[in-house]
Amino acid sequence: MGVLLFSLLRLLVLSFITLALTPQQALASITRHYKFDIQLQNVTRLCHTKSIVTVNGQFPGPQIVAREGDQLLIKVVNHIQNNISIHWHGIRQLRTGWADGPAYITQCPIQTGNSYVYNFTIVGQRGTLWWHAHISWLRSTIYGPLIILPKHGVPYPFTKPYKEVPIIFGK
Ligand SMILES: [Cu+2]
Repeated sequence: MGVLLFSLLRLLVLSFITLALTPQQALASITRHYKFDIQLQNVTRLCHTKSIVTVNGQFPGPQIVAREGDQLLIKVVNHIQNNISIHWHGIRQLRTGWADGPAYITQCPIQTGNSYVYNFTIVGQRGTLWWHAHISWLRSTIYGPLIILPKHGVPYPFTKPYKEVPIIFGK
């Protein structure tokens, strides 16, 4: 009886120590919120100004940063005259196919004056991907980086780089 009690007590103490020492950040996944306002914007490149379709007036579009295991809630609001949808290129949509983005395939496009919240969780993926419009030629100006960091305390499977800079090719 005494031995059993001692074992139980030891287990309890060890569990407590383990829990107390485990950084909570390493376990925690969070929900990250983004808002994409699809809007026209005058953009100047090489001394030439054009009105183009953008996300939040930015070209290229805003950078999304998340950690593996995080849930992303991205509200897309359509302020332009065209229908729109956004595809999260390379994201495995596990049981969230309706968040994948191809218009007329996995969703109806977001119509003028309407919005849609893309809701998905990043599972088993890390690295830099990208997002882009997935309807007609709006993809030519609607795109940006999607950066997935490993969970806190988990390294990349290579030496930590001195510096990281996202590079986006477009035309
Ligand atoms: Cu794509």
